Amino acid sequence: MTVFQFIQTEVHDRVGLVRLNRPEALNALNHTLVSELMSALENFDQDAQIGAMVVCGNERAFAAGADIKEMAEASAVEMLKRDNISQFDRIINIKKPVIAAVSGWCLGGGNELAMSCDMIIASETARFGQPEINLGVIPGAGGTQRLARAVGKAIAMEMVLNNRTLTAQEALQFGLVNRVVPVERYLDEALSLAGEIAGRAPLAVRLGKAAINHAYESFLSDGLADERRAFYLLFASRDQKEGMAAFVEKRKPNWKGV
Ligand code: DAK
Repeated sequence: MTVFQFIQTEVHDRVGLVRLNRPEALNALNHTLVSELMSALENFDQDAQIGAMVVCGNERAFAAGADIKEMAEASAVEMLKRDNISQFDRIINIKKPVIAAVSGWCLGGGNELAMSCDMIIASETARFGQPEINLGVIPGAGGTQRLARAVGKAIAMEMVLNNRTLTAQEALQFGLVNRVVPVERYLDEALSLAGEIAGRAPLAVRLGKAAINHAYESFLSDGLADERRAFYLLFASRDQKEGMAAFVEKRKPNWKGV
């Protein structure tokens, strides 16, 4: 088992859990933490026993942003050379579903990380924001792009230009999160949703995730063509035959991921 400095990993049945674990800094995302997180997600992605993943922080903070102390004195050239964005981008290549379980502060790079996941389960105490404007900068890891797509232009403008923070209920209303639950339940809710998805046909889950993500990368016609190819491809899988046979025979399917 790999030993990490700023995260902890656990396995719950077929779900891989990554806990951000830098509580003294509200899980501020320093370089090491982000690269450990991405390595853990990549390991789970390669593990045939795992069907979905959850990323959480603690009750007080999912993550209060990128580590301001780590970058405060950096020059533009140093920032370019560090290229921390490519660390963040590793999550894009994770093929299994990743759910963010968010309680407390979810700010700046923390919100960008949550938005890079496929779904967000929020506790009632979650607070979402992009406060970079207070530091004289703007979001640097997708916060303008993913946020505008998630909550729409009007709310994204207020958040990025004027540090508007969303309550969990507002985040639900604006479409940023999937559901809001009491703080005692947010992690169990995320694990339960991940567990349900992990029990489904793995190839269909994988291609479904890829097809939805394609919707954000392409013209509608390209996305539709990609979706159709993925749909036809699934008819080459044993699980498609099993799933449809199980329906006809009125029994539960037995998924094999092939
Ligand atoms: N970085 C470093 N330390 C942080 C931090 C952060 N983002 N947020 C909190 N901490 C530390 C505090 O400094 C404090 O440490 P000590 O003073 O005890 O040593 C400790 O966590 C507890 O914080 P507070 O004492 O401030 O706690 P409060 O409850 O009073 O306040 C707060 C909670 C969340 C309102 C406050 O901590 C706060 O405003 N934090 C900063 C939030 C923020 O501005 N976040 C955006 C950061 S900029 C990039 C990718 C992404 C980004 C940039 C580049 N690339 C890939 C290149 C993203 C940028 C950002 O996220």
